Parts: sequence; structure tokens; C-alpha cells
Amino acid sequence: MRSLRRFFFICCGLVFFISKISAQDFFGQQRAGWLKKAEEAKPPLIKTIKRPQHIVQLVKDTTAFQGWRTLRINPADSLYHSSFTKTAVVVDFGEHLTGHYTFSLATSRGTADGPLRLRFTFGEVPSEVATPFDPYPGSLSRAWLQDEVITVMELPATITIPRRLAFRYVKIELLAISSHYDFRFTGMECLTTTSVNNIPAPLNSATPQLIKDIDKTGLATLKECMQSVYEDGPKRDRRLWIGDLYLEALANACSFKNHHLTKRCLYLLAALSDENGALLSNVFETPEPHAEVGAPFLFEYSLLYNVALKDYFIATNDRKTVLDLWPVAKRQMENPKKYLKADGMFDYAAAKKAGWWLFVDWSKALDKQASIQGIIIYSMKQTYALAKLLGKEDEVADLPGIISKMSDAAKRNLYDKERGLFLSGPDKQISYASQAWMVLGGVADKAESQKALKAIKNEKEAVHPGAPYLYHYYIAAMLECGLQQEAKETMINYWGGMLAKGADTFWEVYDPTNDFLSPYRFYPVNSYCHAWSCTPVYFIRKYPEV
Ligand code: RAM
Repeated sequence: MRSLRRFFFICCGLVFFISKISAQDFFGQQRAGWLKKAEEAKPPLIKTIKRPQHIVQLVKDTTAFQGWRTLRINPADSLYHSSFTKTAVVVDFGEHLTGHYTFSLATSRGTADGPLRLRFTFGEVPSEVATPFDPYPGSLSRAWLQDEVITVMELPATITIPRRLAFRYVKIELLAISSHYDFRFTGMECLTTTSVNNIPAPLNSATPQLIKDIDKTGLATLKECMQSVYEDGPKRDRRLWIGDLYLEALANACSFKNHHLTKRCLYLLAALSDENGALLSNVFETPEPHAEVGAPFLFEYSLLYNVALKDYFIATNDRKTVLDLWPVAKRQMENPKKYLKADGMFDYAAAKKAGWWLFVDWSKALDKQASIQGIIIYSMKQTYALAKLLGKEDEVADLPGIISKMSDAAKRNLYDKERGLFLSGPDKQISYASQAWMVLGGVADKAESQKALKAIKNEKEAVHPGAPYLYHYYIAAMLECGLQQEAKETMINYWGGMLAKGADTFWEVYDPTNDFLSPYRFYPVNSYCHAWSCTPVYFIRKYPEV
């Protein structure tokens, strides 16, 4: 009898303990399994050796992007034939690379009787190796900038710079040497990495050359960002962000089709969600997968995860994975309800006050009320569509009601029928972002959507997109409401504009009217090979009319 009682108390204790753990950590039971699955889906990195093509000269040119262009002056081999006596040389690898850089040196006169010091500056664009970095005015770590000082203690030497680099150009400066000897370079190379292991189908041969070029540069951008996760940029921040993953996965699904990478990222993010089960905006892979402690909760990225999960299902039909992760998607639908007002409007000011990060775009001036309302509606619709595909509608039975309530509220409170535009915030701000997200959320019908997207172009005061991320949604909105020709023109003007300014890969930030724009107060720290800029690949390949 006593042992039975003891058994009973132990069981009660266990139940209490388990319920306590799961109350503390929403996905506590699943995390380890999800991490394991993320690890199993990790793609091998394909390594290739690349060598420099040319020695170039930096030329100041006010008509060039950010004021600098390069001029080829010699083949790269010329570097190996004579002593390095110049103060600086710029080497051009001919294409954007992501990988480890190695150089070899040997004595070319006398005996190396003292150490030699060199500075290497790696740049994705010419201005990055031409602009002095100090005093550094930027808001992100100065160390993102890729300059490395190397002291060589003896010759000959072969040295690999430890950090992985993203670059096309290398500026080499001689900082110190003894007068008793000279040295020369005997070789240099970059061991590049990517998880892309195939070449996507060529575009129809009748495709105009400019579209082919935009596609090619978009593919190069995507390939460089596809490492062992979808990175946002191989130079910076070199990690997995949900917003970037969503767009990269879209482009990947119609090009490289490396679905394992998408699966890995979806699992990683799920495994590293916070203890309430909310997805965190970005995660790091090494040394152990982890999220950023104390980072603000980027609300709309957590919602876009669901869209990425739905797209993954459509691309792969991998029901097992999607069912496994469905509870995560379902959980993300809880947060929007926290600040949903009785009238159907999302209280974006309250969410902001609570410390949530409402991103939408890098534009500082943007009022985000309409955009966030649209993103919530859009992601709820997509989540419900996913639920239907999985036969799980009953688990999110409240979504259709919330969707129609929020849509009605948006129409009632944000739509200016006269002008045919959506307005946002207390000052009734007009922006591209608001029109795009209201259209994507399906708040306006086809005619109204077309009207809004056409009208916005004539609004002198309209807040323009600050980065390619928002351009993507603006173009997606045009395609959604049948403005195929306008979508095509916008893509050509915007991404074609980067090409005309010499882009090898598409950029994190691009304002056709201001080459020096930077969200980080210093344009060289911008990323010039950035995931969220690769989506012309998706537009061109998914929509033949583009
Ligand atoms: C940038 C990152 C990333 C983006 C976030 C919001 O700093 O590089 O691309 O998702 O901001």
C-alpha cells in the first residue's frame, strides 16, 4: 500500500514537472528533434578555386556608382613577375566570390631580416576599396569591413586569411618592410564555397538580353548567399533572417531547387524560437545554432515564416516536414491577436511601444500602420491556405473571421476612395509600402488595386521604397492585380539600374537617386550581394510575361 502511494506521488510530481517545463518552453519537447533534422538537411558546400584576372586602377569618376570605377591595367600574372614595391595594388578577381583567400610570397632580393606587414582590403564594389574606413561613422561593427593587416614573419610564406570573405576586388598595401630585401607575390587564390550544385534551366532563347542579364546577376546573388543556410549577405550579416529566407526560397524554388536548404532553415528557425514559441528574426549557425539574446521581436518576419512553409510544401510536397512544423506556423498566428483592436485594426503603435520591431522597409520616413495591417491579413490568408492543404482548418478556425474583420477595417479606415489610395497613420501618409501590402492582403479588389498602384506613381509626396526588399513586394502586388507590363518595367528600371551601374550581384540598398544611401550611416558597410535582392530570378522564371 505504501509503495503504491509512493508511486502515486512520484507520478504526480512527474506530471507537475513536465507541465511546468512545457509551460516555460512552448516547444521544449520538439527543439532537439528539430535541430537534429536541421543538421541532417545541411547541404555540403561545393568548393572551387578562383584566381585573379586583372590588376586594375581605381578611377575617380562622378558618373560611376559611388564615384569610383576600375580600369584594367595589367593581367593578374604580372603581379608575380616583379618585386612588390608599390604602396598599393588592386587585384580584380573578375566576379563576386565568397570564400577563403590565400596568398604566397617569396623573397626577390636580399635576405628577409625583419617582418613584413601588409594590409588587404576586400571589396564587393570599387568604392569599398577606395573609401577610407576611418574615422568610422557607421552604426554597425567596424569589423564588418573587410580589411585585414597581416604580419609575415618569414619568407617564403603561404598564408590564408582566417575569416571568410565576400569580394571581387582586393587592395594590397605595403605597410612596412626592412630596406634590406624585396619580396614578390608568387600566387593568390580564393577557395570559394556555395551549397549550389547545379545550373538552372536556361531561359527561353527569345528572352531579351537585359532580362537574361538581370536573371544571371540574380542567380549569382542567390548562389553566393546559399551557404549552409540562406544567408542574408555573405559579407554581412552572414546569417539566417526569416525575411531573406522567404525571398531566397522563392527564387530557389524556380531555379536551383535546393529544397534541402529551405528545409534546414525552416527547422533551424523553429528549433530556436523563443520560449513562447514565437519565431526570432534571425539565427546563427555556429559554433552551435543559436539566436540573438535580447534582439527585438521582428513581428512581420515571424508571420512570413508561414508563407515560406506553405511555399515549401507547394514546391516539394514534403507533407511530413510541413506537418512537423505546422504547430510553429499555428503558433505565429497568436501574436497578431495580442494587439488586435475590437474594430479590426491592429494597434501598431502599441506593438511598437511593447518593443516589437515593425520593419517593412529601411525607409526612415515610412509610417507602417497600413503595411503591417496588410502583412497580417496576407499571412493569415496564406496560413489558412496551408491549413487547408494539410486538412487542419479546424485548428485555425478563427482565421477567416479575423481576416474579414481586418480587411473591412482596413478598407474603412485606410482607404481614400476619392484618390484611390491607401493612407497610413495619424498623418495619413501615402507610400508605396502601404499600397503594395494592401493589394497583397487583398483588401482592395482588382480595379481598386490597379488604381492604387497606378495612382501612387503620380504622388509627389509619396514615401518611396528604401531597398530591394520592398521593391519585391511592390512588384509582387502589381503581378497580383494584373499589372504585368508595369511590373516588368519596374523590375527592368530598378534592377536594370543596378546593372547599368556595374553590379555583379544585386545590392542590399539601392536608391536610383542616391548612391550613398545607407541604413548604417556608412555606405561601404552596406552589403552588395544581398539575398533579398535576388528576386528578379523568381519574377522572370515564374511569370513568363516578365
Ligand atoms: C538587414 C539584414 C537582413 C534583414 C534585416 C532586417 O540588416 O541584412 O537582410 O532581413 O536587416
